[in-house]
Formats: sequence, structure tokens, C-alpha cells
Amino acid sequence: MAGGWWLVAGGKNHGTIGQMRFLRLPLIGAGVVAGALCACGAQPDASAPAIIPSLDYSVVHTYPHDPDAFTQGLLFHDGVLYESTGRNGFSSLRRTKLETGEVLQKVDVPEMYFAEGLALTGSRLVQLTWQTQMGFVYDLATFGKIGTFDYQGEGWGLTTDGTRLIMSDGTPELRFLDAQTLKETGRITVKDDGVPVKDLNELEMIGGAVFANVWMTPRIVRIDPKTGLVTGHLDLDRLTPNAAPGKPIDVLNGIAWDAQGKRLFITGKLWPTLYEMKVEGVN
Ligand SMILES: [Ca+2]
Repeated sequence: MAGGWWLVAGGKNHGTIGQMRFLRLPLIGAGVVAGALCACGAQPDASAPAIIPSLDYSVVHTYPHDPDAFTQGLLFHDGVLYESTGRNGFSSLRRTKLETGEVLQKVDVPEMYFAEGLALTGSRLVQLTWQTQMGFVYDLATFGKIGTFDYQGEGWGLTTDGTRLIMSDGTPELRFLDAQTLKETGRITVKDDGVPVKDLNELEMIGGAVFANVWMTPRIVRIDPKTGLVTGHLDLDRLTPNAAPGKPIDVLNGIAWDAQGKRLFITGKLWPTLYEMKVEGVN
């Protein structure tokens, strides 16, 4: 979703947070039970919680990113990035050149909508909106709008496993949508060591797992979409992009996966930089 730092009536609205660094929230689960395990030949205790690994990472490349892009959805397809940007009056769908950040094609979203997550299914780009309970469907090549669809509640992040769309809505639930009809077919609750994880935001399907960044934190969780269980933590607190001159900066929100090149891209709202990452267990 959303982002920002203006805490207005009802919670979060979308603004910017100046030069802030990320809010640090405690990791839950990782390492908590390390002491409970013993390589002493005993049978594992089926009732003991599993260790949830923290995934190591490094930056292998940086690219420019439009510091005016309030990134809400990001994906990579056929050599270029597709991005959904938010805020009323600034929302858009755009195709951008990875290497330069140049906007190759763009369509503006009407001012009454705050655009959110973005996914590609076949030759259709599907874009959520935050609180207007309506999504848009575009033709991949022309960006012509070819449909709309409705849903209940809020729209935050969106990705696909190839047959279904997977959607976050700010709660600990992920929704599954039929990729053709865009109707909901089911939900799971995401839990991290038994604790529901709220504020799941931008999503990306990578190698059978859903990666979701947790709003207002530099943390990404790896989720098993069959069970909803968190299977890894990726804490990107060492990514500290400098704001562009005279520009604000906001929180991490943008995960894209190049399935052919095995490249992972990360950026954030109003970040002037997009990072190519190497992550333990991913690429
Ligand atoms: Ca994504």
C-alpha cells in the first residue's frame, strides 16, 4: 500500500518522510529457538517451531530510479520494468528502462484513484487501487485500458504464480484471484513463527515462494503460499539510499524478479536508486 508518514485520522496516509531512515521493528522468530535444537542424535521434536533463516544478501548493481515515482508495484518482463506508482493525482502505470530508469511508456491513473500493486498475467497488466475497491486491466503492449474489476477491502500488493494472482490488503491475509476472472478463490493467513504478519505490502513470486515486504520496515518475508508460513527473513536495513537533491524519500516498496536472468530488483517509494541483489537461497 500506501506509505508515508503522515499519521492522520484512521492511520496511514501517504506522504513523505524526509530523510528518515527506516523504522526498525523487531524480527520475530528467527533464532528464537536456536538453543532448543541439538545435534545429539535425538529425533527432532515435531512440536518445536522451525528455525526461520535470515537470508544474507549483497548488492551487485545499482540503477537509476525516478525519484518522483511513489513505487507501489514493480515487476520485470522481457527486458524492462513495469511499475505502478501511487498517490492521488500522481498514480500511473509505466514501463521503464532498467539500465537508465527512463520512462518508456506511461499512462496516468485518474486522480480519484491511488494506484497500488501490479501483476502481469498473459498479456494483461492488472493494477490495484488502495481504497477504491477497483482494479484496472491494461493491454501489455499498448497500455490501453481493457477492463476493470471489483474487490472488497483495500488493495495493496499483487503478484502471480502463473495461474492465480496473489493479493495483499494490509491484513495478514493473502488473497488468491483467478487470473482470468479476477474473482477471489481463497485466502491464507501469513504467520511468522505462529504470529500473524500484518502490513504485507509489495509482492513478488520467486521460485515458488511469495516475497512480501512489510510496510514501514526494511524487512521482506518469504512465504510458502501453500501454508502461509514464513520461511525466511530478508532484512534489508543496510540498503540506505540517499534522497535525490531537494527530494524526500520514503520506505522500501518494490520487488521484481527477472526469472530468465535470475536477477532480483529492489527499490522504494521515491528512491532514486534501484538495486540488483544477490540473496542467499534465491539467486
Ligand atoms: Ca512485484
